[in-house]
Amino acid sequence: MQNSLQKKLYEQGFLKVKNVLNFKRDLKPILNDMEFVMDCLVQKYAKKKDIKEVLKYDFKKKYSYISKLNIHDLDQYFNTRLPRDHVKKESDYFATQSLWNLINNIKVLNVVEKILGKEIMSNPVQNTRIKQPEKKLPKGSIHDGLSGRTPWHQDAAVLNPRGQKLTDMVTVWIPFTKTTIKNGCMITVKKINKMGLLNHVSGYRGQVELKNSELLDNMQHVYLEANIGDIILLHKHSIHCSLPNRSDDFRISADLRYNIAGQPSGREPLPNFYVRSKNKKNLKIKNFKQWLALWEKAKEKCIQRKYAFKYPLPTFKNNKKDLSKLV
Ligand SMILES: O=C(O)CCC(=O)C(=O)O
Repeated sequence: MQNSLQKKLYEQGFLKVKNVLNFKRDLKPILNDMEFVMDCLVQKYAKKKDIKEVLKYDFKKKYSYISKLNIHDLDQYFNTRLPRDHVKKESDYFATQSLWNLINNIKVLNVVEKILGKEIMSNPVQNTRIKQPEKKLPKGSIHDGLSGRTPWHQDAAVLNPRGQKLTDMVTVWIPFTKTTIKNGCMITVKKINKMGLLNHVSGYRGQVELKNSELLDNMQHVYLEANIGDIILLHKHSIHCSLPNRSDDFRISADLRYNIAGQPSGREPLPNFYVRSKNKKNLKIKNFKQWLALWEKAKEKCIQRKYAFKYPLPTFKNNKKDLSKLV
């Protein structure tokens, strides 16, 4: 039987649940860890004479400073997953104790349980994004979803074909900064998830993008603004994108995902493990170090192939799942 939260999510494709998380307890530790990563990058890449001074900068000034150092794939140091392609032994990613705590946060899982039921796995489609004001971004980053605007897409489309077909996945989007139209909140169209999985194309830098997405620009949008502590849930077929950050401030978020246990993750061999189950024996990954070990094991496998994850895009025959044929 559907509960009201599940019904609402399936009905409209998105849902905001207010006041779930506590900034100091649940979110600030992640910002602290990001700052620690920045300090490491400063020590490694800044000019020797600048290091002492730069280490005293606050979060935003420090990030602005390192973003000008031309560090290769900077976003990856702050993103909680392996790079999409060309994974190397030394590839870095942001898997910290604080993030492990967030993935397993009881208050988040209590909400997810209302959507997916009692047998839940953490799904490795997950990101942490630091978005500077767009005017400060290098041109090449403006349309990169990690640091700039995210293109229109459905989350099911970033899974492999088995996942696209079989996986019930929910997105939990978590703001670390109040998120508004001005600083680049996500937008969506009510009930558009009802169309099911649609055809996608390879967009800017190979990002997964909805085919004919320009048709969405003229539809009525829902602005997914959120306060710190709120979480936003997205149905796997919700079509959404994010606006440019036109503010003078940072916009920071995490997007975590969960799937019903027993279904494919859609991103094998990345970590996919139980976070909640009636049978305690299923809860095999019990701490941060075990989780990190899963990522390192996945890394070994991904080194041997060109892509850690990049799959055939949903392309249904006869264009019948083109947005242009459906609106
Ligand atoms: O945070 C963003 O800008 C986009 C997030 C998103 O598209 C997602 O979580 O699927």
